[in-house]
Amino acid sequence: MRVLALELRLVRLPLVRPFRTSFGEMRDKTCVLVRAETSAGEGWGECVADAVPDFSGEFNEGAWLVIRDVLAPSLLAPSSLEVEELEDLLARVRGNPMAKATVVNAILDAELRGAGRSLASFLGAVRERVPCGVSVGIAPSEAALLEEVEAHVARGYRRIKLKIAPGLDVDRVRAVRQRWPEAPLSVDANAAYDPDHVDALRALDELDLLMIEQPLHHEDLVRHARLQRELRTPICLDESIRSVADAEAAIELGACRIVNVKQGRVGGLLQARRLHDVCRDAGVPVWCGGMLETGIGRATNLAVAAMPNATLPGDTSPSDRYFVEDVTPPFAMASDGTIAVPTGAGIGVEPVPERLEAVTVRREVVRRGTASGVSASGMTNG
Ligand code: OSB
Ligand code: MG
Repeated sequence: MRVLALELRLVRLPLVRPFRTSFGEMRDKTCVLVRAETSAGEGWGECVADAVPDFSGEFNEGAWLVIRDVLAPSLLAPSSLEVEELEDLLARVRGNPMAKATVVNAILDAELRGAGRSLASFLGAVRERVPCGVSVGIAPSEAALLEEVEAHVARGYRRIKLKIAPGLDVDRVRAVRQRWPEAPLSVDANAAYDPDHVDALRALDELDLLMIEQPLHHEDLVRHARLQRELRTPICLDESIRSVADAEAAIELGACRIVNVKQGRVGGLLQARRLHDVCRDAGVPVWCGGMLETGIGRATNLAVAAMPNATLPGDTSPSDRYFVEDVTPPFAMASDGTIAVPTGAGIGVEPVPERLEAVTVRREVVRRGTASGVSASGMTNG
């Protein structure tokens, strides 16, 4: 195929309720969407970066520049390009997996739509519906937390994940555990703990959790490995896994027993498929994480959640958990806590044009022949 143009949009959607993690509070979802115009048709990608570099080093304005000035020129230059060549082409750009994922996914979506093939089929999906978990932000009080969890349990979610931070952890998680002794429950620290907090982590270890997600600093695989040896609860790594190589290192060190696959965090769907396979071959189960995505990223994640080794419920909640109105038609969860995996070509959904316009903050198109910017070799072109 040939890439003809990449259209970038910065979109902003208010969240139905603020989402608080150990690193901050989000009141809206602001992200970059890319529409790839190719000789095979068009495709969509959503960048999972936040407004500020809190979850990872990437952030919206940086990702915008990397996509526009570095990735787009490399993708628009070749007279023909195969999806299989994308990883090699982009490997020359260091880091920036979230920016890369946006364009890789958009081009892959275009290719699959052109071929009439679903993303789920491309990824070797084995489920038509996927069980959904819910990620519960840090609540204003223990009472508010119990009330919120009650509503999620009633709704049928198949796993409840509680966000924790030092001091907002053991008592609250214990209260939830006591009220719902059998509930599949996990916690996510978003890297807020250090080895001094070992007492809290040991106390959490007694609460029959499915996993403790990303307790320590994202760059600290060695201390995660030490901690995992001390705990019977599996550690799941999220922020620490930015590439397939990170996962190989984490598994070899024993730094985790479960991996959160966020395709956008590891450079897109092609890398996510490799990550899935590496974990499968090592006997490490995975699940599909989420970043409060719009319907574009959500459709993408649902296909990932349907892969064979994604054996734990993912953070793939229905659209109304996040937005009053999404950019795509909404995804609904059935009372058994499952969502249907899209079956249409590519990711299977498209933005509703009026909705897309309504949430767009900024738009820019980079066209073949007019792309100027910094190529991967660092030389200015155009
Ligand atoms: O750590 O999994 C995380 C949201 C934003 C940033 C990081 C995380 C999350 C979530 C939300 O947990 C999961 C979802 O999309 O529902
Ligand atoms: Mg996480």
